[in-house]
Amino acid sequence: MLQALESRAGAEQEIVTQERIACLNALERKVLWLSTWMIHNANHVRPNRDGLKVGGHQASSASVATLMTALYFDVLRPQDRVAVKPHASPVFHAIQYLLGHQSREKLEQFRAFGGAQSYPSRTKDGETVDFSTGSVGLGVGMTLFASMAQDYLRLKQLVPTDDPPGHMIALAGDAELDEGNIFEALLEGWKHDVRNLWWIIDYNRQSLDAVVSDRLFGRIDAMFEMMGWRVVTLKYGRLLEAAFARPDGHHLREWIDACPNSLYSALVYKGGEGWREHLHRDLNRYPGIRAILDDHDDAALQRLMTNLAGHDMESVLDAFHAVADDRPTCFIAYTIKGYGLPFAGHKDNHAGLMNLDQMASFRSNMGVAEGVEWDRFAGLDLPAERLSDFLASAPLARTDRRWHGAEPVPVPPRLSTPRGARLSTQEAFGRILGDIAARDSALADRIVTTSPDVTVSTNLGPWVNRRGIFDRAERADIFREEKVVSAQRWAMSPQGQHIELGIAESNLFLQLAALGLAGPLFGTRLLPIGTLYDPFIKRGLDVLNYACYQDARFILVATPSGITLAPEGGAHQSIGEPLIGLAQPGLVGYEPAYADELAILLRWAFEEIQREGGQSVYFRLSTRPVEQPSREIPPDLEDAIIGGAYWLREPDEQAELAIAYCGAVAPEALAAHRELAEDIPAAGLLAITSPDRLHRDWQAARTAGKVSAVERLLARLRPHAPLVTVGDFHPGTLSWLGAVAGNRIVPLGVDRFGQSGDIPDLYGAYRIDANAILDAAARACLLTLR
Ligand SMILES: Cc1ncc(C[n+]2csc(CCOP(=O)(O)OP(=O)(O)O)c2C)c(N)n1
Ligand SMILES: [Mg+2]
Repeated sequence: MLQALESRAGAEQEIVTQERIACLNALERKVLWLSTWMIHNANHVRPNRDGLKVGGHQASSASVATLMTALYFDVLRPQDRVAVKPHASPVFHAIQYLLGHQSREKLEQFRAFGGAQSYPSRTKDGETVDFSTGSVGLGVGMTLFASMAQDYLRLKQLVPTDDPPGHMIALAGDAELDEGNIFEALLEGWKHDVRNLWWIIDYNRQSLDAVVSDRLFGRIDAMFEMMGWRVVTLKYGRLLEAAFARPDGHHLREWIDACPNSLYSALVYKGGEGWREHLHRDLNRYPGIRAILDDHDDAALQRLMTNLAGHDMESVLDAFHAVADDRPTCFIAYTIKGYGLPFAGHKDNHAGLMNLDQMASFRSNMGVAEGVEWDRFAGLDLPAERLSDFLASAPLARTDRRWHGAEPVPVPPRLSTPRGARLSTQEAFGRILGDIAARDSALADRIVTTSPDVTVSTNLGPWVNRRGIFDRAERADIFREEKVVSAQRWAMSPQGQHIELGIAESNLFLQLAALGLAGPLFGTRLLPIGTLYDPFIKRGLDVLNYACYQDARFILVATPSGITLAPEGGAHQSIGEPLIGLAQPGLVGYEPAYADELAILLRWAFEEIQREGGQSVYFRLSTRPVEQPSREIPPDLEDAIIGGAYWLREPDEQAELAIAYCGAVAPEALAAHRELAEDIPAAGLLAITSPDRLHRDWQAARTAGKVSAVERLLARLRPHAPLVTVGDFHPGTLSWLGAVAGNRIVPLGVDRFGQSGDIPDLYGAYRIDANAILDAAARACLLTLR
């Protein structure tokens, strides 16, 4: 009796499984059709006004249709988060459309203004996108750091832990693994014992230009295994496995295993006839192979020989569902670029688009009549209601809310200003943070710091000493236990609030991106602060841009900077970074000179990174101790410091000259101004805390027909009065000020590589000292007199 019941249950289960697979197979066809049609529509149907190719990666999309259908309609749970390879955007949008989360209009406008984006974008496509992608490799790395962010929140019980953690999933193109950032991330992940991570590699063995080297992938699985990952290879589908099981079938397996990537791809493109010719030539001596060839006409032979596991729904589902633990897992899914399309396997297919004839025959294969191209189920061999019910039952269909709302973290009205006659902005930063760390507050609990091996040298020490280093496990501070004296405590635990990274700026920015999206991704805000040396922003610049592009919010503290790091010399000198601050959307750059300015700006930054429509904040700080002004800061001065500039010495009405300085050169500007006062008593001294903020507000005011802060400030001067600008950065950072009100600009700054020295020598040699400012002022006055 029991046996009978069990076998009936087994049979019912089998029917359910078959039904599920039938629905998924049908939907996979629809995903392929919709993604292909979306691109075709954009290129051939929609009017084209500028003659530019619209493009859109039909081959790359076809390659992942099976994998993504399986994931989105069956495997993914609401807490899972996915980075989709950039050029699978059409597949992604098609899937969201089928789930009811994307509109037909957006698909019709794919790659057009306001339409579905060419690469999945959090900020433009909205809630459906977990991680933006576009610059290859970065979405993949992002998932690893998102997993670390998830651990950080869960281990501290900052998010509910009743549900199992989400899988952080990257659907990666195989050529993405050429990007160095992937390996930097892998090493860091290993150190931090990263969990719940799936990287699914669409192993179509093609990149943009051509077919990729055979030698590479022999190493890839070993490398993942070395980092503690499970590697699941999905190589052959069920048809091929059945053929291998036939008499002599193992020869067929060996033949494919040994087939070079280029030949395999070329034969995929050529089709049944091509396969037959080669198999006949190489394996005809085996009767079993002859039988296989006889049993398959050209179309069937093509179907058989291209039956890779990444296109075999059952194999794909089995592989995904078999993973039951949190060990990071790499799925190497063999696929064919352009699978099911006429240019499948062709080495030039990356940017290939089907022509009108090819589309006509593809359309007839897909059974989609004219006029019903956007229909969700047209041409499928299952009833629409069945498919519709199936889709509605997918876990991701139940809600269109993918992002969490997260309560803001209250910021106190003031941060304490470090006192001292002489302070550097870097020291002030360390002390402000140390002071926050010492008190109990919501702000202190939500700050998380991270640094690529420059924690101590960027002055995060006081913070780390109080708040500890984060690790999944408790790890003792051995030096401390052994009573070896050190100023730094280095114990680690899940309570720690500093994430120590190895030296890889790319990882720093990915970690900041992930922590800076903790609110929408996991439901609790974090206030991330990353520190690094200013010149090495450039090392991670594309990643910084990536973080800003998806509106991650964080504070970046870059120190030391410029030639002011003096003895450290030219290799560590930054020049153009303030221009990065100026040009980078989503990031506002500040370079304060004094501790009291920094205390105001840091407080403001904690609010700014939480503000709807706000942005991340970059502080360029210095190690140079500078004499501090003794002053109280009234509210209007506070606003001006945040607004980017204020008169440190007010000019007289209609003044003939002013000096505008920014950052660590404040003492030189003050000295020059003092001396100048003997000749031009009315001259002003403009303290600029943010060239970036000034410039942005000026631009915004112009379009809004308003008067900007910088216009109001410069209006104090006589029209065309000369303005000597100075900072330890490229002179172009401030020379645009001349366009605001027509002042004649004499821009001082650094535009050559630096070298070791002390500040007097270097400032003199690079012409940003008081003498240089006075010379510039004299020259400027002469010029205007003429
Ligand atoms: C950093 C970066 N460099 C170059 C490109 C241009 N690019 C787009 S796709 C691609 C090749 C991708 O190949 P693969 O990852 O194997 O994807 P698939 O074969 O699935 O299309 C390149 C070089 C890019 N998007 N990002
Ligand atoms: Mg590829």
